[in-house]
Amino acid sequence: MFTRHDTLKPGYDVVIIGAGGHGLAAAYYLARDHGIQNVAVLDKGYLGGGNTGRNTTIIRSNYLTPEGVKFYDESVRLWQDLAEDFDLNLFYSTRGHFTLAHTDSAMRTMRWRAEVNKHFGVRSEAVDAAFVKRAIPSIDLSCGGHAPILGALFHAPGAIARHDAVAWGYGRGADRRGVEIHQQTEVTGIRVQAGRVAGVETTRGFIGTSRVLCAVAGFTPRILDMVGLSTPIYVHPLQAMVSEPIKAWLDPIVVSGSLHVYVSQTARGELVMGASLDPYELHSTRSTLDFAENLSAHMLDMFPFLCEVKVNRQWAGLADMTPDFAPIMGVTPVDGFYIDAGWGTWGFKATPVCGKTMSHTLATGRNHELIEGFTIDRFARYQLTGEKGAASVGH
Ligand code: PYC
Repeated sequence: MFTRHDTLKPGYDVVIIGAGGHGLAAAYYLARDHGIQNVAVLDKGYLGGGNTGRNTTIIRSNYLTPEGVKFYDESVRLWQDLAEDFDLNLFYSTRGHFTLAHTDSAMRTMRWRAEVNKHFGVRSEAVDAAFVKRAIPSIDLSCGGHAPILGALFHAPGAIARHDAVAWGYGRGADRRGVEIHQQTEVTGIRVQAGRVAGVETTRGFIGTSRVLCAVAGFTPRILDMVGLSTPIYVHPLQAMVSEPIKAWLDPIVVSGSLHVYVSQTARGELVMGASLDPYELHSTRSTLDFAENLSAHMLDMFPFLCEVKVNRQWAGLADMTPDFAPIMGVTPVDGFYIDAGWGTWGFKATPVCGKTMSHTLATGRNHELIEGFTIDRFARYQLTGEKGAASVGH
């Protein structure tokens, strides 16, 4: 699907570090919307091999802060046209998304989110347990008797998509417009002269450039070290697993913050399941039995009839967490160095809007208005964008 380039050019207008969804989307919109085609996307591994290919593909805009709701709502809008833009089936499937509430305080947060969402035109409703049962007849509302479901936040636009295809679509679209994608090309240093980016050192030689975008998820702290920037990002593994394919029975996406579960069923019938972060900082993508056991137990609290279903695969990604659970995006104190990071456990759904807003920011040198709540300087100003209440599960 992509041109293979055996050599790197001596220079590019923009170098993007990270050939995941976000980096490729930025390249795609730079070329398509801003006429900037002399762009190299570098990856030390392979295209879409990081968190883009490791997430559980949930798309939603039912956030808590006005900044979050507007940003993700724009992303959901962009998702609608993507398959046609790419001429590629992304298996985008609108399912509806339930965030279950098992306590009065969780129910209060669901009402709060529903009100903020509706204020910005996003379709979310606080619903009662009977509504949940009608939509998901096989759910045990008592959850084994120890975490009864009181209600939920129901978000009709909630969707899933085929994650690999998103990376391929953006990659192919960027490639066709002249962007060069260089896999197995690791950035080993970034040259900064008089406070300005001058180029990047790679395992295949030096590349001159005045604009670098860092879009590397869990590897962000290592790249930031190269330009002397620090952020409060901390990195935890986030694991997930998938079952054998079974007959279609689950249409909506179901999330339980108290049981630490999110689950959806793919078009192939597999259950794609995830939980919270591993509870320690670690730069590793290994899988653990502990995770599979705990997640299975919580799945069975809700859906006891699945007890004979087998888990087929398990994997992990690296989540770059921020203290306020909002991303870090935009210009930085280093001239020409741009950041798209802090995506923690919520980055896949933002892929299109990140591409749109970061390409605008790179092309103009000014932060796009939709990312003003996510700038790197908010931590120094103590002006956080508190999204923890909208995280899928507790961390
Ligand atoms: O934020 O929707 C989300 C999410 C799903 C899985 C992990 N986070």
